[in-house]
Amino acid sequence: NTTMTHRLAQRLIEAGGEVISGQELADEFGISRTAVWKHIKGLEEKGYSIESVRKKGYRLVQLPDSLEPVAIQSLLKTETLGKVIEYQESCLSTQIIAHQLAQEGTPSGTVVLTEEQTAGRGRLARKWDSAHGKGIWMSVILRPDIVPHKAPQFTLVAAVAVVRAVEEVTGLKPAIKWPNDILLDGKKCTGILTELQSDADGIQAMIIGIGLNVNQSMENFDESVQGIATSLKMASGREVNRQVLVRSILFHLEQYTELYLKEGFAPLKIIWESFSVTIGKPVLARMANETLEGIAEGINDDGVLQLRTADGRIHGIYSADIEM
Ligand code: BT5
Repeated sequence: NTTMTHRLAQRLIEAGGEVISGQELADEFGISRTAVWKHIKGLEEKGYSIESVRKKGYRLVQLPDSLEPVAIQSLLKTETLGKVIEYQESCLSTQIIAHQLAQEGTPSGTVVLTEEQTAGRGRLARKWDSAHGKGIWMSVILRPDIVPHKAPQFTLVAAVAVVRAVEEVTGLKPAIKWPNDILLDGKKCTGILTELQSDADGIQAMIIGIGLNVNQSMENFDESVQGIATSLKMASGREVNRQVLVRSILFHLEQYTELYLKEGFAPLKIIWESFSVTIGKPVLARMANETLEGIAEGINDDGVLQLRTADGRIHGIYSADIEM
């Protein structure tokens, strides 16, 4: 019965706001007009706004503001990304779910989405603040045929995809701070966390976690990040449709992943550098056991940051927190 409701929702979404008659829907799905009406009521309870046009039929006015698979998949233009979506209203962390699914053999391109994370995480077991219904808390499972040490490049590939999507949907111009932050007005709107499942044969699965602040106001953020975080809404002054944004991120992520697998990191490096705020600037790189100060000269063909210290030496930085 829920699949029938889903199919009906999909049909209304694909009609693009045109009226479809109850009879047409009844014939198409092989159910009675009363049954159609019941499914329409069901959709309204889920937050769909549907207009009943007397003697004509039904028209979808507005989708619910949720990231349910049916809302994402109907207009999704990808080949593999998002063909399987695991959606949970609330969870500890989409990374945890994704790791589990990956272990169970879910296909490459599987996406995990949630409205809220109660234990969202960043690098080094830091917390990721994930308010209910306000952001995109998503993990994408990929199974690329690459050697494990190339995996960090996918953090950069994902960052480029997110920047492109945010530009396309909002007109904002975000900047990337190496390796995994996306900034607006100097504040963090996105963090990316790439994790691996690998064995002696290589990468079994790569899990790319994307946390994107969309419709938060300042008070929706945890006090601990209020000074450093921003959302698309705070930067643009407008609510942003999360469904459109998810589709756009998945589309660009698929395109850039294909480009990467065909031509390697070189073309992505050029795009990445054009969005970067780190390159050419004096920075402080905090690593596990040392801190280096210097000029961020660029990234090399593996995505490794090249830091030139005062003595003229170039250091390859694989992972660090950067202060500018
Ligand atoms: C990151 O770590 O930036 C990676 C964040 C990845 C989150 C996604 S959400 C979907 C998936 N499921 C998960 O559980 N995680 C992924 P890092 O560079 O370590 O930055 C973490 C730091 O960012 C924290 O210590 C805070 O200072 C700050 N922070 C936490 N929540 C934030 C938020 N919502 N917006 C901006 N900054 C935040």
